[in-house]
Amino acid sequence: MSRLVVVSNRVADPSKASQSGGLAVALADALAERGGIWFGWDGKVVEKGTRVPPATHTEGRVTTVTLPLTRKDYEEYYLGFANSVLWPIFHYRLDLSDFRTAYVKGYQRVNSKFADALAPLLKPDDLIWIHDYHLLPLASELRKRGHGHRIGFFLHIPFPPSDILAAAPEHQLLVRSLFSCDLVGFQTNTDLANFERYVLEHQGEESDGGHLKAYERTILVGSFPIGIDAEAFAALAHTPKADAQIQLLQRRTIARTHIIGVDRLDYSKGLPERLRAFRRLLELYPQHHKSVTLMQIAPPTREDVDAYTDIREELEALTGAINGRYGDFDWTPLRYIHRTIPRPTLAALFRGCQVGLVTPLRDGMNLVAKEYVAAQDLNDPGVLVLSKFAGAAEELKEALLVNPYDIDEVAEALEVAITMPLKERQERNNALLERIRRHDARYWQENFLSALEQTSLGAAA
Ligand code: ADQ
Repeated sequence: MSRLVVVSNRVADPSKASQSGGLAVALADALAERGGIWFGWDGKVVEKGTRVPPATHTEGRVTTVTLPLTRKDYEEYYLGFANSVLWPIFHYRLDLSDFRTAYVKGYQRVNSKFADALAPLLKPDDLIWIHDYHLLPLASELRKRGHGHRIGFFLHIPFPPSDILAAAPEHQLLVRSLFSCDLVGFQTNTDLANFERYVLEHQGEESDGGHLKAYERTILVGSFPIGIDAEAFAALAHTPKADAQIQLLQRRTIARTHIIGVDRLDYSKGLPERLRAFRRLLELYPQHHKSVTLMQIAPPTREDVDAYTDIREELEALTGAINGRYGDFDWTPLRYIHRTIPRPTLAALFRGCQVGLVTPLRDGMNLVAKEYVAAQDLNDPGVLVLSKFAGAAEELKEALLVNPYDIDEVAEALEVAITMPLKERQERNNALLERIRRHDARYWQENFLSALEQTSLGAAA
């Protein structure tokens, strides 16, 4: 079995992977089995001219190799091209893209630095697995340095329709770089179809049974929906401590039905629209006053990007307005928690809440939707209300699927969820759970790596 080299923007500490959730666990498992390296940024920013060699840390058969970014790299690559250009555009938000020429240079520079630092660590038979939009050019940088390894790339976020991508600076270069890989994986069939369509429109070559030929290379492409470690998450939700936390949640309020939303505070997650839909529920169904609450947990993220400050202010204003209009001395309809919550508490809250409200405007997959289902009590499960624009909607058909932009539709779905009979809740939850268990994080990682191993070395030359 070949050694595995995982490259991602940030590196999770494999010994703490279980605290970071599905992706970190899946990759830590794959690395532990095969032995290998996890390479990426350590999250630190250093001033210009500071030369810090990559830090290595080995535990068992896994070595993490991390390096800091200079302030200029952090601003131009991370905050700039990755999060102010690619993130909005790949989430179909051209209006939020903030392009500056320096960003492209910074992005290329950091990818080239990553390739320089990674190159001496590679052994001839290594499998290389690159993750996400920060590192689209990395495979081509490695090829430029003469590396003939099998290289796989997985995109965690959506791949936008051709016309939207065409508005991104250097879009041809980005897609061309992906053709330096042997396998390119997406979250959903929609993303895969968008990619194929872009390539066919811009290169005009044929695709055939999972292979795409363009830029004088043939690569394997596929959809590999990411999963969670469903058993572990369910176990986390069913401990004596979780029981106690759920009882506390129920004792502290007169409400009987709890709706929960958990997201990084990101404009792609549809948070203002979600709060408006909750307000609409209270407007349309006064019988739920004092009996329903929404708990929205949204920890801060990327606060150095302007678009994230705007959304925070909007949410705070909406929360105040809703609680001011509907709240009473004995009932706070909306609780907004702006911080990270320990995973065991999150699992308990999912189990203790009767509705999981997951309504991103666009999302690569959305692991929260899967975690909510995994945490439910089989005897008395809650209901998942899920945006049809989350990648997870392609698999989770038994959720109540909604258009997150349509406030009335989401309010109606909440009403259906709140009043759904036990039998229907169980039927839906069983079907969802069965699929989430089968297509878990291990299944995702093994499928991707076995597809990568089947690509023939040198075939994509
Ligand atoms: P994210 O955009 O971060 O991931 P998501 O898939 O929902 O979105 O994963 C978030 C993770 O963070 C979940 O495991 C969740 O439990 C956890 N989390 C969220 N809020 C938290 C809080 N307050 N406290 C503690 N934990 C919290 C990107 C893409 C997604 C894709 C994933 C994986 O944007 O579409 O599903 O990568 O590929």
